Order: sequence, then structure tokens, then C-alpha cells
Amino acid sequence: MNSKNLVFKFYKIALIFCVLVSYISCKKEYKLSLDDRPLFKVKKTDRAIVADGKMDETDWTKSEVRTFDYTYKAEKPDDTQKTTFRMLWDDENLYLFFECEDKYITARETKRDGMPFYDDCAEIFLTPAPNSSNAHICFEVNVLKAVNDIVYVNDFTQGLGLPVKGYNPNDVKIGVQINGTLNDNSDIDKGWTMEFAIPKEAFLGADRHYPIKAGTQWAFLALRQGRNEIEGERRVTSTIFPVDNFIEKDVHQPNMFGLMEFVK
Ligand SMILES: [Ca+2]
Ligand SMILES: [Ca+2]
Repeated sequence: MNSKNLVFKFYKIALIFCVLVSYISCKKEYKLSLDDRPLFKVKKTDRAIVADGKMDETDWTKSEVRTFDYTYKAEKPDDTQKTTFRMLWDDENLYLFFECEDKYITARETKRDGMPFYDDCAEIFLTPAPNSSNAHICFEVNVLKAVNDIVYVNDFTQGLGLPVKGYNPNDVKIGVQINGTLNDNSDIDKGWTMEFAIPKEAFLGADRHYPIKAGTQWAFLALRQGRNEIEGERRVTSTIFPVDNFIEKDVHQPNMFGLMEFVK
């Protein structure tokens, strides 16, 4: 081999190496460490928030705002629809506000601890600690206000997760406003809003090490399920933070949660 060929071969190998390195770095899994997790600052409010689904309290305009930019299993143009999310807190409650554009507002579950997650549904997963944990508290609520409130235990047995449906805290207040027609696809809807007031008592015991106060950080994921067809269970999921391995492992992956911090 002459020196020209040798140089060419060297550059070829170097090029393949560079392509491989950039491919591997692109494919890098979204692993959360305490240092690089996305942080949502939850501001304290000193005004009463009424959980009626109407954003008429001025403090909502001062809260941090995020959209759910990660959508999974979208197959049709109308599957990807905008969601805007806000949180506030005070000494009694954690408040959430979901604003969901939705051309086809759809729901059928009416019972507690049923399957609202196959409907148009807002969800929050909370770990009352900054680090990942084997258990998280979930509120999954459809536009009919049917609540699936659970403690989800990861790896309960043989690697399988388990929803503990007997977790039924009292006095969680939820308000929904529907701007459109429910379960009627003959027209185009505008969307829906959902406002939560989750009392501190809902975290009784779970908040022992990291109680709600300024400076405390919890891990969390906020998400939305969307169904547009009247029949069937086809749905799309969108999340506030990217969830790696979604297709394989779904949404209950505590190592994919971001952080929320209670601030004054
Ligand atoms: Ca329950
Ligand atoms: Ca829908």
C-alpha cells in the first residue's frame, strides 16, 4: 500500500469513528441525575385559588408555564395537540392547571379507580423526595372528573409494577371547563381546562422527609392522555419532560421524572 492509500485509509477510519461517536451521543439515553434534571419552580400564592377550571386568579399569570412537547404514539395530524401546564402552592394545597387544546373532546369513564387514562385525561405523578423512588403518587383524571388516584409501586414483584388503587385521599378538588361538545365528533371542539387543589393531607406520611415548604424539591412528571375517537382505546400521550423507552416501559419511570421546587 502506498502512502497516499494509507493516508486515505486513515481518514476513512477517522470519519467512520466520528460518525459512530456522534451517532452514539445522539442515541444517548435520557438519564436523569440530580445535577441535570429539568427544574420547575412552583411559586407560592397568598390568594385563594378556587379549583373550578377557570384561570381567573391573577397568580396563575405569575406562575411558571411549560408546554408538553414530547408526544408518543401520534399517528394522525390531530393527535398532537397543545397542552400548557402551571403549578402553585400555599400552606394548604398544591395547585395544578392544565390547558388542553382538543378538537375532539372524548371520555367515557365515570367511576373512581377505573380507566380514565383511556380518555382525555390530565395526570400528575409525584415523588415527595428529590431522588428517584420505587413508589410515586398519581392522580389521573378525565374530563368527566373520574379519578384514578393510586400509589404506583415500581418493581413490586418480578420486575412488574403495581398500582395501589386503594389510595383514595379525601378533599382533592378538581374543576373542569369544556369548550366544545363531549363525545360528539360532528363538530370541532376548542379544548378543555382542568384545575386541581390537592390538600397537603393527601401526602400525609409520604412527605415525612421532604414536607411542602420553600426550598423543598420533589420529583414529578406531568402528562396528558388524549383520545379523539369515540370508540376504541387508541390514545396518544404527551409529557412535560422526555420519557425514554416510552414504547417499551410506558410512563411510570421515576428515573425520567424532573424536579419541582417550592419557592416563595
Ligand atoms: Ca384510588
Ligand atoms: Ca381528545
